[in-house]
Amino acid sequence: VVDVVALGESMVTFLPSRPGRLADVPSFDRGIGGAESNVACVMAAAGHTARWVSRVGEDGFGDHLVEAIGAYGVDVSSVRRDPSRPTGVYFRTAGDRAGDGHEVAYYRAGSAASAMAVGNVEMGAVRAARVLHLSGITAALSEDCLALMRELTAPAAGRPLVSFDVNHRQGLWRETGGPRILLELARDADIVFVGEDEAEEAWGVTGGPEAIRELLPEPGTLVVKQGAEGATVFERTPGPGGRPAAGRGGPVAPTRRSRICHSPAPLGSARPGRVVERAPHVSVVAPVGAGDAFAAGFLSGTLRGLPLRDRLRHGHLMAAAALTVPGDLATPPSRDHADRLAALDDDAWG
Ligand code: KDG
Repeated sequence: VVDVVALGESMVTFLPSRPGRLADVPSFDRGIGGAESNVACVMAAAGHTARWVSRVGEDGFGDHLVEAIGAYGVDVSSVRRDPSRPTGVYFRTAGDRAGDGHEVAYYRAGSAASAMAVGNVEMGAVRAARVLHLSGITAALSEDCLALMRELTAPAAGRPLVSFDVNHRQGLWRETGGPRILLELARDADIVFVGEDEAEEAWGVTGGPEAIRELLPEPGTLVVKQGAEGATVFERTPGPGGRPAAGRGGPVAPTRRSRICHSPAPLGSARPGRVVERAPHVSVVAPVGAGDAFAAGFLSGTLRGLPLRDRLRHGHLMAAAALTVPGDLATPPSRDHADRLAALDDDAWG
């Protein structure tokens, strides 16, 4: 049993050598991307055992993904090669510092990963985890991928703790029902990550984290990311001192009943079951990958049984590293270093 299994499509990414419209960028630098494998890479760098499960083509880009993700210390032995389909790639421009105005061009329709299905993914390797990390991107790739997502999130005795990052990618959905499907999948997960703006875009929820929690009362843990502001986490039945009831070795038990606080609280405040924590200020180079890094830091803290506040701080620290590089993945602080930064007093965290 590994600490985390991340299942999803990864792509070779092409980052622009200079700013400008996609039509004008003369050359690109190669990187790797994929929301789920990003989480596995950051968690491996933070000292966890991590496995990435996917399908890639029998081509040079597939070789590169397997080698590059493996070089992070992620177990890639359950990645399958498909000789009849290509590895997905994508190009993007930088946009502004908030990432607004950037252009993304995916070349992934019919990719090897889009053919992932219950019958061609090693389910034993997927389930042999303390945490299984999934995202809404996979649900958008194909009907087979959606069926796989439904199978993996279906409530079942002994399943790993299911972590689900909503990752609403409007352009990927073949049908208009995407937001409804994302909501259904999120409701069956144990830990859900969603951006405040993303929830508004997908589900039309305004009214901040409390309104999102009202829409999504089922997950034991709901993390609402609020960009530069910070993040709010809601958790049912935290253990003594705001610690998760499990996570100190062995599988983390899913929780089911809801106990939610509704009245708004200022950033930096905490009360049972609800903690808000500011993010450190950083000079953003590119926001891509920051949400994945945040999820990795939070999940790492969850597996280590850290209190909610520290889980959020570890998320913020990993996100800060990703925000300050152009690609998806930065070298994150070591676990010791991150622990020292997370332990700085509240003034340092603003
Ligand atoms: O979170 C970063 C991802 O968006 C990026 O790596 C590409 O996985 C990707 C996607 O499908 O958008």
